[in-house]
Amino acid sequence: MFTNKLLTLVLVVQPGRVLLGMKKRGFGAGRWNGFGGKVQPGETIEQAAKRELFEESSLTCDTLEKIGQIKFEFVGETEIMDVHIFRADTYQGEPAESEEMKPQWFNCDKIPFHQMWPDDIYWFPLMMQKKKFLGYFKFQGHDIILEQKLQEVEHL
Ligand code: 6U4
Repeated sequence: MFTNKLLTLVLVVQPGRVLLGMKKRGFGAGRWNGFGGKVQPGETIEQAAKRELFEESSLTCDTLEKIGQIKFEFVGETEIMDVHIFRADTYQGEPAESEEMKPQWFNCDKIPFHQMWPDDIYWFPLMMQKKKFLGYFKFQGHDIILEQKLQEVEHL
């Protein structure tokens, strides 16, 4: 039946702006995205989130706040993407382009939702307000959402 694939996603937030990366290759290429990727054997989800953030943006951070978890199903695929979403309000270093991502700051009122995953417009407002959430999105291809659930929760 269905298998679960653990992934991370980190949003770096500063007052009035958020850092996104243009994905240059792989899953979600051509879209502005948070930083993240697959959890490797032997690491915790939070360790994976910090490693991917560093690999893709050159930033390090001591504290990540777990802010959401979304499961993505793609019609015709048996693997569910189980994405653990974190918010970083402090970081060290300067964002730098990597092989995978080109980072850029966006004002909170100019988030490029039309060039992002179509689910982001639903949960970004919660993330920006530091509200925690659980979600499920069923996609047809990479552009069409067939089903969705999103709920705010007290704890994750
Ligand atoms: P590698 O191994 O790096 O080549 P790649 O195919 O590039 O793998 P990866 O590991 O970067 O994929 O992981 C995909 C990233 O995209 C994760 O951070 C999770 C994120 N992601 C996947 N579906 C998403 C969606 N619908 N909305 C969103 N982020 C999503 O905002």
